[in-house]
Amino acid sequence: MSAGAQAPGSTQVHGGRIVAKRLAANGVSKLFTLSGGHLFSIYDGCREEGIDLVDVRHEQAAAFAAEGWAKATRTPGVCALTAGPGVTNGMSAMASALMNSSPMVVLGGRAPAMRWGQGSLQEIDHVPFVAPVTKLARTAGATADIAGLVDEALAAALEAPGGPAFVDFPLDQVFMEGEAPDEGAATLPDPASLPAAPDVAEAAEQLRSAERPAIMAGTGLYWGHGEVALRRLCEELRIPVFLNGLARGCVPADHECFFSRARGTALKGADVALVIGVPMDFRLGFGGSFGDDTQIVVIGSAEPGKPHPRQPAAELYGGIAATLDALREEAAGGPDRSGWLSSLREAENEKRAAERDDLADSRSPLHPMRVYAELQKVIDRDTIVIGDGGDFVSYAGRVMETYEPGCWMDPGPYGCLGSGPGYAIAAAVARPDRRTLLLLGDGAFGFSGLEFDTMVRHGLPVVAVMGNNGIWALEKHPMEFLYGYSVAAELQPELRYDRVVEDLGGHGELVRQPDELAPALERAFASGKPALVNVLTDPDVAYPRKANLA
Ligand SMILES: Cc1ncc(C[n+]2csc(CCOP(=O)(O)OP(=O)(O)O)c2C)c(N)n1
Ligand SMILES: [Mg+2]
Repeated sequence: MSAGAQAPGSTQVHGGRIVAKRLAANGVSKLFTLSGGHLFSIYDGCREEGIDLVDVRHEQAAAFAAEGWAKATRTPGVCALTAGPGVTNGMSAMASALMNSSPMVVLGGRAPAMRWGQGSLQEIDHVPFVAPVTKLARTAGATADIAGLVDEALAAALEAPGGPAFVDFPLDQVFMEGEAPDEGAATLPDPASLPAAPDVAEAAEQLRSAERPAIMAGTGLYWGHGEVALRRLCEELRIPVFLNGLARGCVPADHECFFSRARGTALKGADVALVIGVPMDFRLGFGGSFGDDTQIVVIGSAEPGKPHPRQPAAELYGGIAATLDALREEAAGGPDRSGWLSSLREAENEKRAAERDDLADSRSPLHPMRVYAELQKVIDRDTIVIGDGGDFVSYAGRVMETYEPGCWMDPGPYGCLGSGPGYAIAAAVARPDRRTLLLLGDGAFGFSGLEFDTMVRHGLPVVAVMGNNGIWALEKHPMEFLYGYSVAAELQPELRYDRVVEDLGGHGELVRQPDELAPALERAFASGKPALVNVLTDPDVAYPRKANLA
């Protein structure tokens, strides 16, 4: 459109600038990406609008960083992936974000509309294959549609339950000019202020009369900003709390109502269990983690799209914080539960005592539990701990303590190896005031290890601790158990991943003996650089795992 044809007062800007203007208007300050010509106008727009680009080495890391940003801040993370392979490389992170209800927006480049079907470079229709792993998947049909679509994608990402939203922009539409959009923020859903579920009375009555209640809360609690309400509920009604996923830290690990090792005893023995913001998936034995007679009260931000594997006694869908507040008020005045709490504390203490030998194990190469005993001594209460690996991370999940919301990130039920460095990049960008600690298996390193270069270029002092056992332990041990042998389970023993990180410009440490670990960790944190502490761990240690594939 020529300047003469403009309506009076209208300003023409290119489509990429429109994208950036709507992102900035809605509070987005970072864009995770890897370059591709289809994205240039978006980059130019971000530059003009003051949105920082964080450029990575593989699109999977950009997309996991967008999810990690959401996990660290509870605001949508945004990435831009180039047309075709850029988008396909981001698919695992989209699927992960869908399962974790992580609000994120994926902006895709796209071959030009005017040549569609003629075989432009990287031409493929993304929408049909991203649709099953996103909440919204759309193509901007014209430059004039761009602003509205960006707002819609942000809204879809935040609408409970949150998740990934995808919009792609044909090259011609996003490079052409259109009218500059409104400057104001869109009205976006706020999961923290959703009203309580209707009709809590019946569930509240069940909870009030419960003698042995228990709470199992997961990721949805965090997205619903339910930590304050949960703390008040458990304190006032005297209910033991168990946490997984992103709910970890929502009740601090040293809180009188927090338990972890006594989970089996508590969930099996509970007469009423509140299952908050977590599906009854494999992590809860598809409902079998609870006793046969346990009355289950499901609390979630929205009705799930599929049936529960076990019939709940009550289902409360609405704002999680408000629902917990309502339950607390209506369920007050129940029986004395101090006996129940103290019997669980006893079970908890007994199980913790049984771990002491492993935590103090002096072998070389190290027992993974010894690694965590040393780590727990040096980390702060608000260190953001990220796990990416097999058995090494299972041990961490068992023994690392979390004290604040947002300070534990694991891949969640999608279980994608390689998510850690992207999460860590985002956490370090989002929270420069905190330390970011990345726990890595040696196998996991291979997926996104080159992201240490990203951390170096962007000055992100992530400290990674590797449990280097030279194997894919979480696969090798189970395969040997089932078949008596294993294949495709070996990696190079004692590989110097620390040197790789050094050559990328970071700090590296090799640890063979337990007493070398604490000083190596101190040097790594003091280096102020991205660091890898490569700890040689014992490949013969197998995580005591119950089968969880099905
Ligand atoms: C992308 C992806 N590929 C494969 C797997 C299957 N898998 C789960 S854990 C694991 C082993 C991880 O090995 P490592 O990171 O060295 O940790 P370890 O179990 O040895 O402690 C594998 C291969 C997966 N979860 N995700
Ligand atoms: Mg390994």
